[in-house]
Amino acid sequence: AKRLSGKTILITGASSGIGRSTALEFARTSPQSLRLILTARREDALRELRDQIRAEVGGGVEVLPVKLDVSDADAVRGFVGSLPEEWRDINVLVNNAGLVRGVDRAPDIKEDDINVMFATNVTGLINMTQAILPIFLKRPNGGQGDIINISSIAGREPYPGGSIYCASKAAVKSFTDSLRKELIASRVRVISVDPGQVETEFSVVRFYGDKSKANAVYAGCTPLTPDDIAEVIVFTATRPENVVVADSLIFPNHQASATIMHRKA
Ligand code: NDP
Ligand code: 8X3
Repeated sequence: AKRLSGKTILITGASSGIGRSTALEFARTSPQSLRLILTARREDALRELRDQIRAEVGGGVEVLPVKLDVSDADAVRGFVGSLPEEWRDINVLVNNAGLVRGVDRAPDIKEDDINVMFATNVTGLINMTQAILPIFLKRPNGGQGDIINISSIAGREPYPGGSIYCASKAAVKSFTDSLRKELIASRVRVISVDPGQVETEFSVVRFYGDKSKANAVYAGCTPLTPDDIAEVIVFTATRPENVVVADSLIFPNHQASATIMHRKA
């Protein structure tokens, strides 16, 4: 908690799932003094989350909900400038916003799905990083701050019916690993958190809102909860300055790869 005290944390995709849980976990970990900038397209959900955090941990955690579509390059470029002055000194960026659309295989993958996945998961994450990094680089010792990128098992192990999503997460992985090398002379920590199966709105989005198809993904399984990943994210941000959790892969107990899943009958 002491290591987070007074810090400003920016989370993308905080309206649901892992991002939402991560906001709550940061708030619970540093209830005395923290600033949380919560972003997503659904502003109502962000305001509800702000109210929930206030009710749960009190006024020591200040929350600023901001509507932001990370796939909108102009919005991302103008983002920092649009923040009230006292919110601009960001210490931790959690690049979590992301999505999967469909299970189609080539040559039937929808052009719109391809574009949305890359614009959000890849270009959006890169643009966010470039928007925030100058803030980190102004600090002493060549710069300081944490960039926590949410990739996936899908970025390590591509699977049929997921080619575009997997490619997008592999791109996140490559960008993350390059960035860590580019920033080696600074004290900026570049962190990758790669979840396996987590039950969130992820599969509902994948199946365009079809909840029964989404539920079937988790049949006979005990998926991770978004809180499980939130704990890992906050763990990485609360290590001593000299410790970088560069890479992590988190499975539920029944999962051993993107496609090897032990299901109860
Ligand atoms: P959810 O669908 O529950 O949450 C996704 C979040 O991303 C929402 O808050 C959504 O907010 C936001 N988002 C989507 N598109 C945009 C956009 N264009 N601009 C801003 N925000 C956006 O899924 P998860 O919590 O599971 O997903 C979070 C991250 O975790 C993603 O990067 C995902 O790829 C990754 N992941 C998920 C796994 C899983 O099994 N669930 C496993 C491995 C990785 P809104 O719609 O309001 O904009
Ligand atoms: C989500 C995990 O394997 O369903 O990133 O694509 S997977």
